[in-house]
Amino acid sequence: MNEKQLEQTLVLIKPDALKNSITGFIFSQLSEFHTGARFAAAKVVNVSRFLAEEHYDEHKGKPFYESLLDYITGRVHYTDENKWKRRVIAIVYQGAGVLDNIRTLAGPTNPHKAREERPGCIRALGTVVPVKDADGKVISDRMDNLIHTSATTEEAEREIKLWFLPHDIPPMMRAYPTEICPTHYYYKDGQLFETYEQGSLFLLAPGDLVWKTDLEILQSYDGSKCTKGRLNTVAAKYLINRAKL
Ligand code: FUP
Repeated sequence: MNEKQLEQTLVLIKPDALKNSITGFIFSQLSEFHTGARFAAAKVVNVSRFLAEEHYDEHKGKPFYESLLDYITGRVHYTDENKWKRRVIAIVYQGAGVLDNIRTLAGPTNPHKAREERPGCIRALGTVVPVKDADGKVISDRMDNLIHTSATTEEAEREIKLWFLPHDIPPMMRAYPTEICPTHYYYKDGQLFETYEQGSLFLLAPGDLVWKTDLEILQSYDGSKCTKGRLNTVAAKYLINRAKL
């Protein structure tokens, strides 16, 4: 398979799309017939705040950030009684041109703009919700735009590695280098251990397949603030669907 055919993108079908039952429409729009995109991986995810923070790291500190986390974790669309419905469908699509093709079908980030500029695109079915401060003053907008799709090859690589383990993807569809893990790794409260600690969560065992860049992060962990931040980008994936949120 050549490099172009191995082009991949991460698509997230967000909680508003699930709640409004437009998943079928989205899958149909993104089908191989329309986009040349093939499924490389898919999973249903109860998005934790931890994973959401990693996914939207670049927006940390912006006025809509907290509201965006509530949206992607499903808290906006499902009450506490229905928290089991708080899900996202994460998909890796693969094929020549998938990044651009799927972004074009998704349309502009802002659903109002999407309706004006590209009626018929997926995000034209979304909505924009004002974000208010504690005094009720509107400080920003949250864009409930139904799907996420990676913007660049670099973003796709970061995001695919954040949401998927190598073995979630069939061997011949893996686009990024992997390694065999040489040791045990456990995670607890932002710290990494090579032996089991009371209450820690198992991440990897010797012989497990791991993204090469993830292993580099784990092996360079020294407990400092910087390596802890990087550790979270690896740990978030291993904690997907591990505990009730
Ligand atoms: P996109 O690549 O189109 O998903 O857009 P961005 O990376 O700029 O934004 C990521 C998410 O942040 C979007 F899905 C919508 C959300 N967002 C807001 O809610 N409000 C804003 O003012 C900007 C972005």
